[in-house]
Amino acid sequence: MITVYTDQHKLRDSKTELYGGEMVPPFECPRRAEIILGAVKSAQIGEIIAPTSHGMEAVFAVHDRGFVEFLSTCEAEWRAAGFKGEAIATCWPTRTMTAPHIPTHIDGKIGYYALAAETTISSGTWEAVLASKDVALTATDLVLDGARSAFGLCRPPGHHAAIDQFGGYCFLNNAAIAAQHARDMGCERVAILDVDFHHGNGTQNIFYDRDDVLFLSLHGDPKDAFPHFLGYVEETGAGAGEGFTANYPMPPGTGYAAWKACLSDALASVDNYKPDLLIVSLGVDTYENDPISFFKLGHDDFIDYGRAIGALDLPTVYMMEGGYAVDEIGINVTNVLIGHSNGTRAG
Ligand code: OKP
Ligand code: ZN
Repeated sequence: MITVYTDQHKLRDSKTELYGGEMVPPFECPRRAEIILGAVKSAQIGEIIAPTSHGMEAVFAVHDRGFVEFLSTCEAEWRAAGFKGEAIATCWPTRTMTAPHIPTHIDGKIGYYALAAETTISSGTWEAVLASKDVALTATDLVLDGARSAFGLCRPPGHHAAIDQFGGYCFLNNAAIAAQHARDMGCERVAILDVDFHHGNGTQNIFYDRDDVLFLSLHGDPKDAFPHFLGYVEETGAGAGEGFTANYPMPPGTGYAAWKACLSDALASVDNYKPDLLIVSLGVDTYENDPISFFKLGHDDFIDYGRAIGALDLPTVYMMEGGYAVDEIGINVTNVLIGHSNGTRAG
């Protein structure tokens, strides 16, 4: 399996994350991608190639223009306002404040476009975000051009990024942009399977009313886990998209047997949908020692579920999302990719 990777991810190197009332070094850090790259090399997963520069067409097809413009100028506007730290939202259009105006001042504008406060916008973030979506699009092109599978080593991740909101370490939604690109390139149906520990609220938001992209997410119950306000079982799509979103929230302490039962159900839906392309939002924060999550998957479980996904024998692109047990993120990711190849008929 070919991996798409670029050093450009290092430009996303924020110094602060708001966590438990403290400013801490971000869980989502450059070393994550470095460890994964090292593991891909030592496990000999396959060739590693650089992304090619794609345009903004697929980005504008899934994200709001004002939002994209905001992401590209936020850091400069923050600095111009005289603020000394990294750009962070502290004020939102919450349930009792819904005036239909986008503020002019960056302090208000960032609140309008943020869905959470943990994620700051630092210098270099936008450049890394653009490179990350190019990684996703290049990996997708490999499969559209005939490869059976590919791995987009995206960083920063994307699945929390909604039509016009960033947060949860995500800015542009790599998986959604890739799915839209595949549709534009002639795929009739695309399935997105999100196995990250957290609900893929952004991807769900983007495709909620569409039947041409099936979205399934396995995650920590939002009653107990970020993003808290989406990802419940009754969310099944709207309008033409009714029945094309499926959520599998699971409680604290969930182990592999229960998780795999949900995966099997989701895989049956993917199989039944007969997609031209499967995109896997691959987060390995389901790992038992992940510092911010509560599932109990072990190293070997990643091989097992990779095999189950591979056994669908669909053209498949893996997009890197979360995973914060940094020393062990590499083995968990390569285990999924190895399992996938073992599961396919070609091997
Ligand atoms: C991004 B991805 C935990 C707070 C969680 C944000 C988590 C973002 C996860 N107490 N903060 O889905 O891995
Ligand atoms: Zn996650």
